[in-house]
Amino acid sequence: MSGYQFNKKQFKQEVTGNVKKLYRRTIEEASPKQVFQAVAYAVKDVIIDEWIATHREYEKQDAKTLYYLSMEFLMGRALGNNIINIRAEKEIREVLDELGFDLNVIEDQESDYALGNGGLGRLAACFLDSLATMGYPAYGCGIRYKYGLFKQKIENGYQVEVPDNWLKDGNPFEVRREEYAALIKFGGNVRVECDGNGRNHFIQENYQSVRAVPYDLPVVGYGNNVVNTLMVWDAEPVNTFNLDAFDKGEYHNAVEQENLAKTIVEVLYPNDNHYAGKELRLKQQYFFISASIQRAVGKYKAKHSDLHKLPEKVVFQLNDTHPTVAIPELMRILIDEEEFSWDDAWAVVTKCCAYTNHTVMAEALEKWPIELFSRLLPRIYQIVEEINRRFVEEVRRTYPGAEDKVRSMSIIYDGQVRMANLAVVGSFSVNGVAALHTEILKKRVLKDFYGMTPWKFNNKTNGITQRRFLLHGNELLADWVTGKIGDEWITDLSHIKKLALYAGDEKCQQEFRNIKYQNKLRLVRYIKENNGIDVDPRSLFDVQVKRLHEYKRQLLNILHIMYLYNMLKDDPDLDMVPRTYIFGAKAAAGYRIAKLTIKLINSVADVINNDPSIKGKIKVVFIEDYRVSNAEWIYAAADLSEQISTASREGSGTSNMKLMLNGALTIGTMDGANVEIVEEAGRENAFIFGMSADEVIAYETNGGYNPMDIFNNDQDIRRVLMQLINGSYAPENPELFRDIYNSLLNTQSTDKADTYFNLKDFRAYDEAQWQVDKAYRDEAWWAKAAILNVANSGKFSSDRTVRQYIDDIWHLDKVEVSL
Ligand code: 26W
Repeated sequence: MSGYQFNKKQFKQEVTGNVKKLYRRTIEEASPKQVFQAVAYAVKDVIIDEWIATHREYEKQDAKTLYYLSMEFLMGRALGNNIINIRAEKEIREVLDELGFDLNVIEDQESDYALGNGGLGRLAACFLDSLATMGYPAYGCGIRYKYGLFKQKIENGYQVEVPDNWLKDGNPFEVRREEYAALIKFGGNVRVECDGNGRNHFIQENYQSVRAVPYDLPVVGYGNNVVNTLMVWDAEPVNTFNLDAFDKGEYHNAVEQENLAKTIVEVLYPNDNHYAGKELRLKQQYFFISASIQRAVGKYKAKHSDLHKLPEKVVFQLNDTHPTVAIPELMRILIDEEEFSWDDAWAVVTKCCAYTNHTVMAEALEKWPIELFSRLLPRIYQIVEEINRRFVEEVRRTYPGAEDKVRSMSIIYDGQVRMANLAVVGSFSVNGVAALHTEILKKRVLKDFYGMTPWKFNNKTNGITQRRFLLHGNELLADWVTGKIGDEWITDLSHIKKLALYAGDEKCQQEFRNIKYQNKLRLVRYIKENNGIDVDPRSLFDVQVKRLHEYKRQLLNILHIMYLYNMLKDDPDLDMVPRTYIFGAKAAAGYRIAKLTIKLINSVADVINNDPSIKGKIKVVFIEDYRVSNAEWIYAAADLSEQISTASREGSGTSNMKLMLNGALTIGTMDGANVEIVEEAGRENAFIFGMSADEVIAYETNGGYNPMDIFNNDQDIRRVLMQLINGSYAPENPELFRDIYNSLLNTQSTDKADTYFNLKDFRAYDEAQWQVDKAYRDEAWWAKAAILNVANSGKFSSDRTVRQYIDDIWHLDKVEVSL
C-alpha cells in the first residue's frame, strides 16, 4: 500500500539531529516542546516527497481540481493525524520510547489549529481528510488567522476568553509560498473608459491594497502517498512605508494600507450562527476569495489558453455564504481582465460555483448594507447590481406580475445585499447538510428559488472522518473493531456493519464494556487534572458537547438536572443510575444569554457536586476549552449523546455522528441528521422525544405558544424556574439568572417567550431520560445497543459524503500517486 518503507533508524537520527539544529541541545536535554518540533520536522520530511509527487501527478494528468472555499478550517492538531496517515504510528512510538519520550505527551505539545468555530469548520477539515484519502485533487482555501478561536477559561463559573496565539512557536508543517502572492484591492472608485471598439473598461482607482501570501499546509491521505494542500492566506502591506508616498503627501494612505494588512487576518470572528455585519469581516471575505480565485485562474492559465473551458478543470464549493463574493469576483476577472462578454462570463461562473447551506437560523443569514458593500468593493458591487438586474428580469419573465417573488428572491433588497440569494443565483448546485434540513430549505427558506430552479437543489448529509474520530481518538475501540472485522473500515466505513454480528455476543459485550471503562478512566483523569472534580467511572457518562446556542438547548439539559436534584433532595433514596453530566461548549464572546447559561451550568455543578446528601448520584462537569483535541477523549468515554436541539433548527449536527461512532446512544429530537442516525441505528436503540419539526413550525406560524400555561400547571417545572430567581444557585445575587428566567417566561415584555420550546419539550425529555435510566441497568441490552450504534454508523463517514459530492457536483477523477 504505502510506497515507502519507514526507516526507523533514519527517523531517530533525524529527530536527534533536528533537536541539535533547532535548539543546540542533545535529545537528553530537550524539553517535550522541543521534541515535538523535532519530530514534526522529521515527519514533514517523510511527507514532503509525497507532497511533491502528488502535485506532479495532478499536473501530469491535468486533473480537474476542487477549491473548497471556506472562512473556517477547524483542523485540530496535525502531528498525530499525520503520523497515523503515513502509517508509521507504531514505529514512531517505538523510536520515541527508545529516546525516553511518550508519543502522547509529545502530541500534547502541539496547539490545535483552531481556525474555525464549530460544525462548519470541522466539516471542512473532515472533507479535506476524505478527499486526500480517496485520492482526489482538492485545495482547501482559507485564511491564516493570526489568532484562532479564543481559548476558554472558566473563572468563578464564567467564561473568559483568552487569545489563541497558536503560531507563537512557529508551525513546523507550513510552507510559505511567496511566489504565489496576489494583490487585493479595496475601496476607491471605478472609472469607465470607452475604447475605440465601443467596449467599456472598468478601472478601479484610488484604492487601498494588500498583498496576500499563501501558506501551504499538508493534508495527508491515509496510506496512499497522496498529500493535498490547505492553502491559507496571510496579509502583508504592499510596500512597507515608502518615502515616495510620504513625498506625494500620501502619508495617510500609506499608514492606512499598512494597518489594513495588519488587521485583516488578525483574528477569526468567534460567532457561530450569528451574523454581526462587521466591515472587517467583509474585508476578510473578499481578501481570501480574491486571492484564491486569482490563484485558481492563474493556475489554469498556465496550462490552458481558453478560459471558457474553465468549468472542465475547476470547481468552487462555497462553504456557506461566507465565500459568496467568489461569484462576482470571478465575473470581474473574466470581464475586466479577460475581456469576456457578460453572457460568456456568466456561463462560466454558473458552471464553476456550487453552494452549501448550513443553517436555517434567520440571524445567521449574511446581509450587507449597500453603503458598506459598495464603498468597500465598488466594482464588485456594480457586478452584483447587474447580476440582480438580469435575475429580477428573469423572475418577472417567468412569473409575470408576481412581485412577491421578486421581493423574496431579489439579491439586492431593502438597502441590503443578500448573500444567500446571490449564492443561489450564481451556483449550479445548492445543497443542505441533512435530509430534513434540505427539505426545509426547499419548502420554506429557499422555497421560491426551489420553485424556479428545482434542479439545483440536492441533499448531502454530513459525515465525519473515522480516521481522526475512531482510529486516532479511540485507539482501544479501533483495535477491537479491527480485531473483529479487519481494518477495511479505516478507508471504507460501510464495512463496520460486520460488527453487528457480535452485538449479541456476551463475551464481545464484556470486551466492549471494558474498553468503554478504560476510556472513561482516561477522561476521569483529565477531569481531575483540569477541573479538580472526582468522577465515578462507573456512572453513566451523559455528554453534551457543541457550541453553546439557545437552539441547541443546553438549557433544557441543565433545567432537567435541577429538577432531578430537587427529586433527590426530596427523596435521597430515589432509585436512579448514578450519572455524570458532561458539558463542553464555547459561547460567542458577545452572546449574553449563552454566557449566562455557562455560568448557570457551573453554579448548578458547584451546588450539586458539593452536596454529600445525594450520595454522589449526580455529578455535573463543565469541561473547560472544549476543542478538537480534547473532544476525541470525550467521545471515546461517552455513554449517552445529547442531541436535543429544537426540531427544525439544527442543520445536521456532527457531534451526534462522532458520539455514535464511539458507541454512545443518542437521546435526541427528530432534528438534523438525528433523523438519519435513528434510521440507521434503529429507533429501539435510541431515545427519541419531543416536538417534530412540523409541529415547531406550525406553532411558530401561529405566533408561538404560551409557556405560562406550563409554568402555572406543572409544579415541578415551576419550582425549577423559581430557583433561577430565588438565589438557590446564586445566594449572593438572587437576580443573577433573571435573564434566563425571562427568556423562558417573559413576564415583563410582549416579546415571545421560550422561543426554543424548552418548557414545551420538558416532560417528553424527562420521560426519555427515565427510559435511559431503565435501559442502562440492563448491561447486556445497553452494550448490545451501543455496539449496534457503532456497527450502523457506516453512513456517517465523510468519505461517503465526499463521494456523493464528487458524483453529483464536483465530478473529479481519482488520481493514483506512486513514489
Ligand atoms: C455569519 C456568522 C456565521 C458563522 C458561522 C453564520 C453561520 C455560521 C455557520 C454556518 C454555523 C455552523 O457551523 N453551522 C453548522 O454547520 C454544521 C456543518 O454542516 C452543521 O452540522 C450544524 O448543524 C450547523 O449548525
